[in-house]
Amino acid sequence: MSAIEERFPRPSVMGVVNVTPDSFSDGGVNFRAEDAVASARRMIEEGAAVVDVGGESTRPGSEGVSADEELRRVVPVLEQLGGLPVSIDTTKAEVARRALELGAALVNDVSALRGDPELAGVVASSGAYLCLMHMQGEPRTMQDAPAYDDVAADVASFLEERLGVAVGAGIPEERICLDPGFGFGKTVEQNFELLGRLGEIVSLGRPVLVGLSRKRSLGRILGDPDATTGPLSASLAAAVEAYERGAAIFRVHDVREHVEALTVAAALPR
Ligand code: HH2
Repeated sequence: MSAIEERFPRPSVMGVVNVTPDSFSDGGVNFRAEDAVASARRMIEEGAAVVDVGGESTRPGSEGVSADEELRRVVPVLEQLGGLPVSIDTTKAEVARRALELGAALVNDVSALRGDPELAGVVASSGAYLCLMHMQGEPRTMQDAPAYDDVAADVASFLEERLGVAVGAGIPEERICLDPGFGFGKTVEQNFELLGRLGEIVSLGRPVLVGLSRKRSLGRILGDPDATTGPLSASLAAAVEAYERGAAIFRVHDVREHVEALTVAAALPR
């Protein structure tokens, strides 16, 4: 298996396929397997390098679902996506194991191997790629009072530590990417500070994945203090700013528009 930066060269777009009734921006849209499969196929046609299939919402305030429920949601979708590049958005070893058997290439773990002690072994023995994401707290309470000494430095040192844990568990470093976890236990100000200082995460030496698409901070910076999502226009601006600071993989809901924006950003001479 090649290094993650060869398999997903910068910029690569990851399309979001939430097989959930309650995701923050597209809950219910792809809850039926047929709809999720159609969305995933369309995203690949529109230029996504991979589609990220998830059966559990991690939006602020969410409670989580059982492994059985997650499997009921994602397995029928993965079965029909055989042959297409798929990532599984899960913190659970059992779900990851089944997804990898069904051909998933990447495990996107928002808990950075803190959720399930068996997940590292599943990833190590499969040869899959892995995304380690920063989150302060847990989805149910993470937006209550997020606090950092220095958000960019704290997130960088967390990701460095989790990278060490993953490598120590036998997952080769060249298969791992890192994600600062926009919106996961961060205020609007903290999210923007982190985006501005993304270079500090990039300097850890691993490809950086960003999930800024439709995040509520983008709606709030536009003036709505109660926004729970952000618009496409703001998502594109944030993605291009992240690209400028070295981000490699972009987890997005609107694939075509992000592919176009990032193609333009990447066409500039360096
Ligand atoms: N954001 C969400 C879910 N998974 N994974 C990574 N690596 N990075 C992210 O920023 C990220 C993620 C939340 O977005 P979404 O999947 O649209 O919503 P929900 O968690 O409500 O299903």
